[in-house]
Amino acid sequence: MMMEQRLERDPVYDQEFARAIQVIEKHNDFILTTHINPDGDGLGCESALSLALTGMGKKVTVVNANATPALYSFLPNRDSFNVATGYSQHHEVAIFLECPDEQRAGGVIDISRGASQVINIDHHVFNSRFGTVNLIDPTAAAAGEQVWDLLEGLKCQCDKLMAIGIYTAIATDTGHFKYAGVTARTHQIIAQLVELGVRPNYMNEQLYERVPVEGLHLLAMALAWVRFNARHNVGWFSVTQDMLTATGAQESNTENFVNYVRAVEGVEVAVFFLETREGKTKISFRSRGAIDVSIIARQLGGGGHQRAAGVLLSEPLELAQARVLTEVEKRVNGKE
Ligand SMILES: [Mn+2]
Repeated sequence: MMMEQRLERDPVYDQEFARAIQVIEKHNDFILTTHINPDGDGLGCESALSLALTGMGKKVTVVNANATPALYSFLPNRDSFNVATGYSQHHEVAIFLECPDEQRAGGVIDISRGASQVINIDHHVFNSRFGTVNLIDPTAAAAGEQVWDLLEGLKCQCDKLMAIGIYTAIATDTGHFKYAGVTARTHQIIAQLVELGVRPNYMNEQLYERVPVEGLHLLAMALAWVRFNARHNVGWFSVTQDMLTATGAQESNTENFVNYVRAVEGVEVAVFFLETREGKTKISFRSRGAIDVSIIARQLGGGGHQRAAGVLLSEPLELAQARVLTEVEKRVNGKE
């Protein structure tokens, strides 16, 4: 069993933060991007930051490798988010949100040519520091906390629309303020967002109470096949393309499925397998805390946090399942 990871901010964080403010203040033309299959943290940050920069009179373009999932359709300015890879236009400043390396953005920007300055904002432990400015803070529960600090540093007049983005970022990355990364600081920021007019019940409804009925049927079908190892401390289940077809649900409806299995008493690690349209396998890991699933994910070529990690494997579901479960078993119970 692993010790709880001790997380620290980069020792140079404060200097880097001051440089980020200077770079943003000095330039006028920005491109924002986040990782492939964007999540609430990346998208919420893009929403808030692009509104803030636009409000400061700057030109902002948001480009992601994948479309915004329907779940985030309530984000105020999400219609302005572009989807492209191999985007070739040059911008003065590129801001990467939550990308451990530039490749994780899915080829949206070639940083050697696409921008003069690159601000790299991330709260994951492993980050290649590919930016010209690197804001790496694993003590932040979400990149949304870092972006909030930036808005304050920029003396931005924050409004309710920007607050919705930051709230989305923090709420989704913390399992709605439940996970280990949550601090007093998290709640202090949320308090300020509520003061700006964000209603927590509205946010909860948007994020968790708009499940399409197809998604519910898919969950029921998938949970019927949940399996546990002999010690009952590893649980897993899958969604196949056939299940998606049978229920009419979307791949994005599976986003929180893995948490149902982590919630089972005695389960240390939950694993969810999604067969993608291309015949690959997308894997999500969740840990109760004693096991660092980011180590397993990284061994397989993915990444993440101690309690939430993932990887996309090119092999089909059954092969991926066998390989992944062997690795998990080794890590959890120390045997082949
Ligand atoms: Mn995040």
